[in-house]
Amino acid sequence: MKTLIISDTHLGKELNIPKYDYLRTIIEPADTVIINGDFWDYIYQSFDEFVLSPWNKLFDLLKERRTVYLYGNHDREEWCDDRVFQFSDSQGDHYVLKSGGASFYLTHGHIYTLTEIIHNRTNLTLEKIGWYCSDFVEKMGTALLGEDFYVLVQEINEEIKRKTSLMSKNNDFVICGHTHRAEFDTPHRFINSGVNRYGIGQYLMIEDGEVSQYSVRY
Ligand SMILES: [Mn+2]
Repeated sequence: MKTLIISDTHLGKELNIPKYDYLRTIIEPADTVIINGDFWDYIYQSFDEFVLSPWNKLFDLLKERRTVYLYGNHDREEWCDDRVFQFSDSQGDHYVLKSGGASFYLTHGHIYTLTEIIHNRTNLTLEKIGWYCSDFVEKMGTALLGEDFYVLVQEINEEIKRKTSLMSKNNDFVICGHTHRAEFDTPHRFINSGVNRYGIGQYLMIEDGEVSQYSVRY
């Protein structure tokens, strides 16, 4: 039983063919898929537009597997509707995966960061302006430095690690996304699955409790 864990695809309005082909390639060998947040991106399209977009060509592939959809901060539950069942069998804000006797606590991770405070204390227009700015910086930064750009947000991984320490005590690993900074921290039992945008493809494959972390270019 192979479980694919992927987060932060931030799918926008337009179909990016290399990204679409890459996603098909990594979904195909999996029996179970866990989408760990920020699957589509509210900054670029509504949920209605997303389910009608060419990205829906991925939905059948996901439904042929067992797919768990965990909401992130760019694809919040309140922005979705029942059509989440077009690509997933179950949804939530966290999920505990059992594999080969090991247990993994999965959650997008944003609720443990400043992002959630900003969301609750400002309005959506201001938040969206912030998103546009950070997307621009990320696009430029990754064009210049590739995935090394994300070293800059390592401290946010540390913050999530501290705030999820109870879950990492009770499970073998906590697996988050959100920061786009891929990490495998065995001593702290913390994994960040990374990002899937700007040509950087990062994901985890779990089989019999063993985690493999991948970082490719698409
Ligand atoms: Mn996020």
